[in-house]
Amino acid sequence: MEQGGKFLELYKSPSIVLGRWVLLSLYLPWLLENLRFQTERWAMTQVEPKKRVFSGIQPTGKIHLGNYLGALKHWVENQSQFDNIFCIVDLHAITIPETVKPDEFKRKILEVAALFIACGIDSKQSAIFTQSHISAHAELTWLLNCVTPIGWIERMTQYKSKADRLTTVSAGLLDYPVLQAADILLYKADRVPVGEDQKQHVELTRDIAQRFHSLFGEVFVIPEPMIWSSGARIMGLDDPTIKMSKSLGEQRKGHSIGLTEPPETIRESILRAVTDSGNEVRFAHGSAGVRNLLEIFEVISGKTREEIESHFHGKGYNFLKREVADQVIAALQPIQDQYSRIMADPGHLQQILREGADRVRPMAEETLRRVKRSMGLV
Ligand code: AQP
Repeated sequence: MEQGGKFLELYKSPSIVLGRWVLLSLYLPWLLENLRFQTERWAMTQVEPKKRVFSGIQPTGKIHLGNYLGALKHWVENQSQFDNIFCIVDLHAITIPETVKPDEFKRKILEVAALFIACGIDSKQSAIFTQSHISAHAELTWLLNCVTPIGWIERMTQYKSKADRLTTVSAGLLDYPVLQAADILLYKADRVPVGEDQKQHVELTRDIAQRFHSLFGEVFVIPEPMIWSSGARIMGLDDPTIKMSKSLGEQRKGHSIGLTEPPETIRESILRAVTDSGNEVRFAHGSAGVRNLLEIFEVISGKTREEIESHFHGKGYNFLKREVADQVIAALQPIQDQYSRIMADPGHLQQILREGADRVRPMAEETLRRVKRSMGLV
């Protein structure tokens, strides 16, 4: 007790108080500097997560130049910026059952996977998988069907134009955009890189998610379409008033350019492309067919519109077609070489698809659980 009192007295003595202040004033700047350093280091580890991208291609027909310039090429170029999920949407490919060839399906899926990789998708960086390997896609579709007013899907232009061409229209064809909404929403994708033709479907996805939120509470990320200014709508070579499409490519020679087509047929289709009887090789004033060829040239060459117009000035359509053919053939050559190499090992491709599905399945199942919980389906 007595010793404690003495210690307190010493502690409060003026020289000790002064000494404490001196020590503190020396130590404080070091302490603050150290604190700032630690805070900065912590902040550096808190890097904002990459935005997630989801997109898909149907394993129908031959993958064409429109699919490449409007979608695949951009997926590849922007791959490192995003957390990517790329899907082979086989459930979408059966909505016109008369065109389904069960014996060919498996090979078609592998062909699309091989093309993804041949075009430059890195399966280590981006998940590649087959839609039907994750049952949550079909299950979420049903739940979203129940919150989607039928008028919304009846208005879709792709549905209307496809239905017009068919004698029997399946319920699946009408429901196609709801399945697409499920694909995107399952993975909480922020961005959906697509061609112009899919913009309406991504907008519908946003509407469905918002309606779900207003009825049952927030679960989804509201996605945004990513559409590039060039190449977003490559038109048919035989008819530049309609978009280049896989289904028409199957039916009409010279409509599309398949990514794996030999150089001779590519050249032939481009030389036969519909233009007009004039000689106006300009973006703003050319006919639809000429603009389409110019746009193909623009996206592949990476040149500006001014450079392209001055390159083609006064040279006529035959020169334009020959140049476009050369560009397309040269751009597809390395893709075709890679494709042949990749297709030679189907076992490896199947493994990539299995690993891709295993990687993304937990995300899909987690979203589905949350959706069911919100709806009271426990
Ligand atoms: N012509 C195009 N120009 C630019 N982008 C396009 N895409 C499709 N066509 C063009 C984009 O490619 C991605 C995959 O789309 P898909 O699998 O639906 O291909 P598709 O050619 O539209 O297939 P189908 O089965 O033949 O359908 P229809 O008969 O409707 O054309 C998407 O990002 C798409 O935007």
